[in-house]
Amino acid sequence: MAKLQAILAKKIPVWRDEIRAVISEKGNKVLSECTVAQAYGGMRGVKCMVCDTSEVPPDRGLLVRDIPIGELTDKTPEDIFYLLCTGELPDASSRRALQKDWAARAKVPAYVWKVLEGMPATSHPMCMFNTGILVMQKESEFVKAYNKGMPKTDYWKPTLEDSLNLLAKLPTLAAGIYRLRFKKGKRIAPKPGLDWAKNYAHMLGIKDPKGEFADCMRLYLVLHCDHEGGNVSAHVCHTVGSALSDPYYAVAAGLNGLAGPLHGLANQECLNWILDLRKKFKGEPTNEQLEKFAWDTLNSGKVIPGYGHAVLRVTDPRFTAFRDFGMKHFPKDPVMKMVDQVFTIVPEVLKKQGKAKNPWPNVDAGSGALLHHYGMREFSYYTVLFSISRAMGMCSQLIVNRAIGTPIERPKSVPTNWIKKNVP
Ligand code: AMX
Repeated sequence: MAKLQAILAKKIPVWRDEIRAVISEKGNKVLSECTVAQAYGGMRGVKCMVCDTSEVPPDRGLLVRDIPIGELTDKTPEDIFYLLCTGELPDASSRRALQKDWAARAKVPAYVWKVLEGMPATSHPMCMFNTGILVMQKESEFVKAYNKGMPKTDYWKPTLEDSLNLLAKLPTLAAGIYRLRFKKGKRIAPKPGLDWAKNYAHMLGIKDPKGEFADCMRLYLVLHCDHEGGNVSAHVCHTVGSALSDPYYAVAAGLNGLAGPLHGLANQECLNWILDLRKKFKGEPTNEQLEKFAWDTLNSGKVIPGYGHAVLRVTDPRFTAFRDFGMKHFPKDPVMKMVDQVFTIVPEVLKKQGKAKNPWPNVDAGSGALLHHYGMREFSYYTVLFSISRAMGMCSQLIVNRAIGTPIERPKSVPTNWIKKNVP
């Protein structure tokens, strides 16, 4: 990908110098402390890693390379990947070049389909998606170059090449899995000339006479792109990549984490929760009924999916962007209306309960309603959509980390006895 490679080749030496200077000036300063409670508590709030592609200030939500995600809602995924990697939005010709490049690499090898077709018919779509990625590992350019003895300073180049190959294929892979797993008929081939998001919508085969579903996919793929470095999938991908495992291994590992119900799987759970609510009250519940339903969920020891966040302390701007899209295109849709009603009740319930540090909706609270509206009702597939987008963040983080020479990740663990003996 000549243009992206060229701009990275210019920027990487500058980043390296900048980081060298930061380490030489501040290397011995303390960034964060870690209490015993934090060590047992998922390291929440411990600042001990660096991620330059994006940041999540708790009171603002996602900034992609310093740009609030709310200002990027009209962009394409190509724009976003370019921005994540380089720190700049592409001009029209760079965007077109990336679009063409991805289109040229979009074909998924035939052996992948054979493996997927051999999987049990009840396999979870995330398991199929991650298996598809892992099976393609043999294509890795990083492995070939590493085995030839490439210098460390070049690691980022085949990492970029693998990332472009992998990302280009993800919509084809994901759409093929949708059609295979849910018996939608034959796979639909990518259409030349369409961009990444439009091609994905096309290959899914969902009826889209006004192009609205394709626009929804564009927005979906933009909004889920990255969420700094410490979330489960990004952190796992980074750790695995730091062992110089190639992007196929590292991204598949990260996505296995995204498949957990406290992380990316929450979006399948959210819509289920809303539909259960509608089923129980045979349509739209009253606010009192909704409140009781929320308390029943909490009292049964479950979480309310789509609410709360490990870092955010405000309504997720990505939730707002999805809600705005739904309200613009189908304000009368009953499920969309319920997303709104839940938004007025659940934060108050969570505040009253007093456990969740953030009672506000996260990205997953509204996205399912959009997919449901356009007829994509196979909830177990929703995390695959999230994954295609999040792979852009993971790949860009891998490229940057290979460029700046991040070493193998190896924090120190201590046993409980050590804490008892050594912490006063
Ligand atoms: N419903 C009920 N209880 C909640 C809650 C929710 N939505 N969010 C947090 N809590 C509870 C926690 O389970 C925890 O209870 P405990 O003390 O009994 O263990 C307590 O509140 C404190 O948790 P926290 O510090 O506020 O959150 P956290 O950083 O430990 O966890 C998250 C964050 C997202 C896992 C949690 O808010 C949650 O489970 N939310 C529901 C699932 C969800 O929407 N996940 C998607 C997150 C976004 C994403 O990755 N896609």
